[in-house]
Amino acid sequence: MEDRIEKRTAEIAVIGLGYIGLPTAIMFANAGFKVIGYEIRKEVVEKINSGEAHIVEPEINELLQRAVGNGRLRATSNPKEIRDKDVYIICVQTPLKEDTTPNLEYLENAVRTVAGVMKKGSLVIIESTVPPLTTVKMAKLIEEITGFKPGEDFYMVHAPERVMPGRIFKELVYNSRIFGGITPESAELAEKLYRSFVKGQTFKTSSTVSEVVKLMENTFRDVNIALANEFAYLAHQYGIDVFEAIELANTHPRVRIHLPGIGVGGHCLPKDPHLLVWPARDDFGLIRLAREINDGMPLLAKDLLFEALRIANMPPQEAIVAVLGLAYKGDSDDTRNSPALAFIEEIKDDVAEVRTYDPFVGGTHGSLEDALEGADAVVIATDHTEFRSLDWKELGRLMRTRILVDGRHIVEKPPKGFIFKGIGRGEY
Ligand code: SAJ
Repeated sequence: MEDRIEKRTAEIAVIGLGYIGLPTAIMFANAGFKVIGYEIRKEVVEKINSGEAHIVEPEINELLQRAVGNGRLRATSNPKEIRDKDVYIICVQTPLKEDTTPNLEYLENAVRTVAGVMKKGSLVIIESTVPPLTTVKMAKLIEEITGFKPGEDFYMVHAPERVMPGRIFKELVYNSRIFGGITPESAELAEKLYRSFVKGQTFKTSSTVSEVVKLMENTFRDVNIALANEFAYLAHQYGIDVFEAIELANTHPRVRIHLPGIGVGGHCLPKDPHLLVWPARDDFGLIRLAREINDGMPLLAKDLLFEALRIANMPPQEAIVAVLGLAYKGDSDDTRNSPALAFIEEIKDDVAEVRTYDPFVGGTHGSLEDALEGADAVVIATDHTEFRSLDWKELGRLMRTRILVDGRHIVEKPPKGFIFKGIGRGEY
């Protein structure tokens, strides 16, 4: 296998062609390997084979066309076509169930598919974010199905990704990567394989350490955002601007406080902390409490809005509220677990009308001006760059009542003539 990796003659199957699987398949194909992508969604298979990506990402179409054009990348939904490959890379989603426990059925189905077609000596890599101890469990599942001995008759690795949508191809090359093997040889092989395009540092460890590392990265971020949100809540009560305080605290050489906001969205931070604690017998509660704090931020934004309506003597049930931004983060069209949607859920039954405008996602109104025409309040729920340079004087003229609630620290200076409220900004 090592030789075939060196010579790039090893054949690779990527299972799941989503926003991680497809870029990964493209990188290996353009690094010289023959790659077949296995995807159950037939419409996705057709699009990819015609050289058209089904996900929005800079550079993806020309990179995909190069890979498909030179015959190194093909997609299929027929498992027979991924039989006897040298390498299987599993990039399927691992969402949470309603009760915040993990739904590993997509992963198990993918592992069963691989077990049904792999050969002795295959290298199986899980890139999906999984609870600790999952990779070794999946190795046992493969042994049950194939009779192959883990680490002897096949290699198995957890190799998490760290890419940020919008910069995926750069980060796939330059970010450092960790390869967690069920055996050292497994990690060794995976590192050799990925060094065909990875220029960042690479590290080898066990599969369980690798699983925990990935989850710690996002849990660290989620807990630190919760701490920033707690600071914002205190700042309201002390009548200070928390962002001024954070900026000054961050002048300390070893302090890096995150940014408070209307909440934490995406498909990683709301999920990964739950995956990290789920298999444990017990925990101290800090990680779960941080999740509750972050999930509660849309409610704080609602309190600020209703406080502003009270000051304006505007009964909430008569108020027209325009929400700017639906995506979970700035300059993205992704609305998964978006705090903006949670905020809308919190207010929609208590106000007369909720209008939405998002330049990346769309909304009830196609333009900002239309959304604000006759509105009583505008709530900024996503940090899209476009919202940083708005002419509030002009926009204020369109509104019936001028209330501005800033959920993402977009407005540096409260505009004249507005009743202004911001997360972490002064009196509450
Ligand atoms: N957010 C805050 N305050 C902050 C930073 C973020 O409220 O200081 C909010 C954002 O508005 C957003 C959410 O948190 O709603 C998540 O933001 P994010 O920047 O963490 O974006 P993700 O979830 O797309 O990316 C994270 C990244 N992980 C880390 O930075 C440790 C990315 O590198 C991972 O690859 C990705 O999760 C993942 O796939 O795990």
